[in-house]
Amino acid sequence: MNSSQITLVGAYGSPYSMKMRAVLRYRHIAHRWIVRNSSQDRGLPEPPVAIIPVLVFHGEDGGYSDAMVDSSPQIMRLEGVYQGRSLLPTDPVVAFLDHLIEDYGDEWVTKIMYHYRWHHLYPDAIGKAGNMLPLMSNNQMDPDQHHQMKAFIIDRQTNRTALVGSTEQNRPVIEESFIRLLGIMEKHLTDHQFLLGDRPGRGDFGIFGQCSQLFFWEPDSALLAASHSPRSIIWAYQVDDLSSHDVGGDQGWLTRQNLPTTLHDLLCEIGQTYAPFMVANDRALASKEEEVICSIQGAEYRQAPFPYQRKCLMWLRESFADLSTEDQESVKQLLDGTGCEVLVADERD
Ligand SMILES: N[C@@H](CCC(=O)N[C@@H](CS)C(=O)NCC(=O)O)C(=O)O
Repeated sequence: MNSSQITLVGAYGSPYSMKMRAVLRYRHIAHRWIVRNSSQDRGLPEPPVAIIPVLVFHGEDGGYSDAMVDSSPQIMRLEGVYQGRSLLPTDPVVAFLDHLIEDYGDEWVTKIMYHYRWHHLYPDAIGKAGNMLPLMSNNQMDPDQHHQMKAFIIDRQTNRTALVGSTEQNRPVIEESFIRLLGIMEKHLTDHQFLLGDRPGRGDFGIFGQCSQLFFWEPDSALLAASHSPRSIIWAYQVDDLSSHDVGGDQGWLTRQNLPTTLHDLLCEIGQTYAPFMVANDRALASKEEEVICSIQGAEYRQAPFPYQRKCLMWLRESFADLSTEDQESVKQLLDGTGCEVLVADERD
């Protein structure tokens, strides 16, 4: 495929859009970046669901061919089409862990992001997001319209906090998990530029997407990040545009033999938050319950079930099933004692 056949439609305030833009920049995939609903957003094919980011492929004739949503499948589709600067670690065991870390970023850290933007305890964040989000698609918006859109967005988004779990009851769970993540990242980044070696993987981009908001948009979380993990902030600046980062072929990845203890710490964190939530969500949907209830770090966490996250768990389990028996054993050993075992456990175990 020639290299100018991609359009990414997104928004500056959308974590997954920032994730995908960073992926395209790092991978040297020539692309056009279009802000949704801006004057440039014209004539593009409709995605299957009205969410962003949308990745649009161009056909042979220069017209648009198809449009897809969901950042993880987008990353994997690009891997199939473009060679070089791959996000996939060469050791399949490490590649599985990378998939897991990406999904933790996308599906758990996103709760932290939404919380620090829209929870009622953070009025400065609500005011800031309300002011800025409408202008992203039109910075010359009429002041009256700006005022109305601000009120509309704030009303809609603050009424959705419970959907992602940002409630009074869950607040300590979400906030404490952010502080722990920052502590782990700070230690890890003291010795490593990226999560899995000298080059970024899917996990870096997944966590980065959410942090692009938590660190650079939301005032309360930005202050917490600056005091708990300044290195994470610099890492996020780096991941946002790695176009000049040199990689040698498929070199630079950690392997299953040399994973640092800080990566184990990250897996333990994932095993205390994302893992119990994803498994409980899956069970709640299977038994048609109205609420997901699980224990996270000894506290009871509750929210409504989320069908998309069930699909994510299924994809993760499929990746595990695709590994050789020997690689599956290695993954199990690495996850032993982290809390993540439940993600790959045979239902009969
Ligand atoms: N699973 C998707 C999530 C994309 C997503 O949820 N996008 C949000 C914005 S960050 C959205 O478009 N939401 C639609 C809405 O809130 O109406 C991905 O990985 O890209």
